[in-house]
Amino acid sequence: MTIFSKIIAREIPADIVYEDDHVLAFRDINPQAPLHLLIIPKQEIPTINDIEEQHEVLIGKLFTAAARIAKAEGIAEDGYRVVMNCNQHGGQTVYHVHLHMLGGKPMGWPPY
Ligand code: IU
Repeated sequence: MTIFSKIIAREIPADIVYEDDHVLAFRDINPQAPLHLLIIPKQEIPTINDIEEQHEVLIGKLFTAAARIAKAEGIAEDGYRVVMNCNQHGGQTVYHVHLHMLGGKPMGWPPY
């Protein structure tokens, strides 16, 4: 159980921007861009390494939600970045898979 499960359960507050039966999205508490959202499955999957065939539809829903949210937040046309960090070298700190959506300014590349 991570802090994200507590956000899903409404045990701790978050600025939620999107929710459906399988996906929740909320504003990152420590934004790294003018718009920084986290898009998470309600089902707890710790890392990308734990994704299996049974999760394929669910992981697809994260991206469907991303497309909807980008339009709703007004960043679809200018563009944005989605990132999923994995384990230590990826910079993962919360072990419940999540897409970072970063936008509102041009992103740099490479990301280090
Ligand atoms: P990471 O990829 O696992 O490092 O991303 C975790 C993110 O979760 C990070 O950007 C944090 O700022 C964010 N976050 C949050 O939005 N709310 C919280 O209560 C906690 C972390 I803990």
